[in-house]
Amino acid sequence: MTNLILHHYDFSNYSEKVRVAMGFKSLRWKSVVVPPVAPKPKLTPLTGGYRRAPVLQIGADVYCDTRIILKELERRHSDPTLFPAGYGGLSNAVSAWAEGPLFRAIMLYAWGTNHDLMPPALFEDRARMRGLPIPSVASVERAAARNAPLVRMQLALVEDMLSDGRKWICGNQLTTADLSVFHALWFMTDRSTRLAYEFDGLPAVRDWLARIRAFGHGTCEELSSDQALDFARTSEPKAVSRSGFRHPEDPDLGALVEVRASDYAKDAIVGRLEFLDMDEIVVLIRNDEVGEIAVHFPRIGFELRAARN
Ligand SMILES: N[C@@H](CCC(=O)N[C@@H](CS)C(=O)NCC(=O)O)C(=O)O
Repeated sequence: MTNLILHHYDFSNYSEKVRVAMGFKSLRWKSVVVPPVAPKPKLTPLTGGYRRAPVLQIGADVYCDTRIILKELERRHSDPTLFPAGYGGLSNAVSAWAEGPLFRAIMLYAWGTNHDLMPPALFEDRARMRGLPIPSVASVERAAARNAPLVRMQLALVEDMLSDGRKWICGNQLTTADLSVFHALWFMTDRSTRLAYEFDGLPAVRDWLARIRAFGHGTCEELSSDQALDFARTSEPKAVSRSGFRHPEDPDLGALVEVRASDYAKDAIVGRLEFLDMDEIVVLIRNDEVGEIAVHFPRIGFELRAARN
């Protein structure tokens, strides 16, 4: 029986990144569908308030953000690898571009093109999340028009990366960069085929997309959010068995800390600092719904500080 529980929803592109990783590694997993907008009362007790998708749960250990989710999947199921030796620097740099300027342009273009197909509460929810006014339909459409050229010139860069006949973005081996570029491009046509024509004239990109789609999503079975909470309640967090690493500037282990995403989602997760190394932050949280949970975050993309009194 699998102990991997993925909290996700269908049109979440970051969830798609992990679903494809499950397919690449031929994994079995349990699927808990979470709402695409806040509140998420069956998710946030597990995360200490982190509301984004996806989240990976393994008993009373909860992994927030795809960067740490992929690392944990790799630790448990290393073959085939998502992290081939010698590709770390390049794949991280490509992922930062793909999940930054590339995805931002695609998101604004695809949402503006498909706004009539999105859940009505979505635009209001995301504006509230960013502390911005709710956009009008006209402004969403204007953002799409402004971003169309940015999408086209960046899709041409992906075609260029693959134009020497290589199979994968960084060379002969698949890396997390392939998944990062893939989920951004997947968002273009996930809701509708209205933007499919943007891939005309990009034969290397189309072949590469087909290679990644062929991985599938692994084998998944449905689980209710209440069952997932039960798993957490009846499990204990596992002690991290690797040796830790603390920078001199980091808070002490055991201290009450705040962890927050370094981008626009600023809600802090507050807990006791349990473990740190070069890549990972683990905080312990506790509440009546699930007892004690170890919440894992990647270092990259999150800020860690002693909690303010
Ligand atoms: N850096 C995060 C980004 C996750 C993210 O932004 N997910 C989107 C959905 S694709 C989200 O959670 N949006 C707000 C929400 O669903 O509540 C990761 O890699 O997991």
